[in-house]
Amino acid sequence: MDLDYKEIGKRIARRRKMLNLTQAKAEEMSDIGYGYLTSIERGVSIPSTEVVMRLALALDTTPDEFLVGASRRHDESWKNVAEKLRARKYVSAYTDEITKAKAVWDEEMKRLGAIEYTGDDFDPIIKARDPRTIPEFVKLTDGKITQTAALAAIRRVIDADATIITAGGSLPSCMQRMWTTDKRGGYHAEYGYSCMGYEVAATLGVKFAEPNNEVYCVVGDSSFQMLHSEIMTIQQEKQKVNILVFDNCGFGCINNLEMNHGIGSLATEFRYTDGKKPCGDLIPVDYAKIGEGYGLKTYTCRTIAELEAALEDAKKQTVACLFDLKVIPKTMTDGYESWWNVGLADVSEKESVRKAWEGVKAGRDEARKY
Ligand SMILES: Cc1ncc(C[n+]2csc(CCOP(=O)(O)OP(=O)(O)O)c2C)c(N)n1
Ligand SMILES: [Mg+2]
Repeated sequence: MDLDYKEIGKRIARRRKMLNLTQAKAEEMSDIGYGYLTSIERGVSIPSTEVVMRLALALDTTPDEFLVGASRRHDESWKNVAEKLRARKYVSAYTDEITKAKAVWDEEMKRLGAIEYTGDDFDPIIKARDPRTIPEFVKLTDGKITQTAALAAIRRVIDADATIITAGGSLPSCMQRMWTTDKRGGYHAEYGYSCMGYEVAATLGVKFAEPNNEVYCVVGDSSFQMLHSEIMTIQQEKQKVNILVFDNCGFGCINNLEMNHGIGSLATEFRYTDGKKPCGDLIPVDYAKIGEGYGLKTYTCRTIAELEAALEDAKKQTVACLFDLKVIPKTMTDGYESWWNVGLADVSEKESVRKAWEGVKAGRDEARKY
């Protein structure tokens, strides 16, 4: 007996429509990937046994309704289906690969979440850096938070039904690697253009859509500087949102990019100029005071303990909250075989830039074409 996947898809669609469920709702109920059901129903994707079973459970039937077109509601029917599949030598392509990969990744997340500032000997994740910056930043702000530990702490403390927003700077890549959610739609990322300044406004928009849940955005200091005018609207509309400003005193990810591209640190840290170049001391900014100016409840956090306490306290507030996190530069995530495809001059006088350009070209040759 052959399984006709087009027919199976049609039966699933028929059952779903009978129950008046949208594809998205059925996906949510059966906990299968968003957008997957449409290709199953069209017979384009072949669902695994597990997916068929989950769909059957969610659509309150047994798998044979989908597989053979008749529902027999007793345990034997489940066995029959499994036996039929086994008889056809059906073997899932995956066994424990996903579980194993996930266990390795979980360990890595634990490592990232536990990275602490250790003092003068501190060795941050990002190696390409101006050696002056971290000691100067710590002295200036007394900030001892690492970005990876901050994200792990936020994840630990915020409610399971909260939504978090990210858009520009180093945070979206950290979030993509580190963030997990408890609810569908709990993670809102502007990955299309990674548009700096989207965060504060989006926090208000999401709050309008989810008035009963806490909404947070993580936003870089430069992104916050670029656009936070919707704080006025947040106040006007009396919306309680949470704005987490990651102050690392500069365009962190662009500094990494130019250092890795052989350019050196050029105008991407907030430093006073000597009249020509911004090569002086770091410029401290009090973001909590900016929030205070608008009437927000604010917190300045210099350690993970302070951040956790502030997040807990903020849950009790009815007014919007702003967290000024003093985050040590160069403590964002990096690597994992990723590569940032950004153009570079191939005729530079700098040997280091020419070398980096060779790296860009090699990366492009290796990249998969879509
Ligand atoms: C509107 C906009 N302009 C410019 C950029 C290019 N850009 C990407 S990241 C970045 C710096 C971000 O700095 P910050 O927000 O402080 O985040 P960090 O990298 O320090 O975490 C810039 C200028 C952008 N993504 N969006
Ligand atoms: Mg920054």
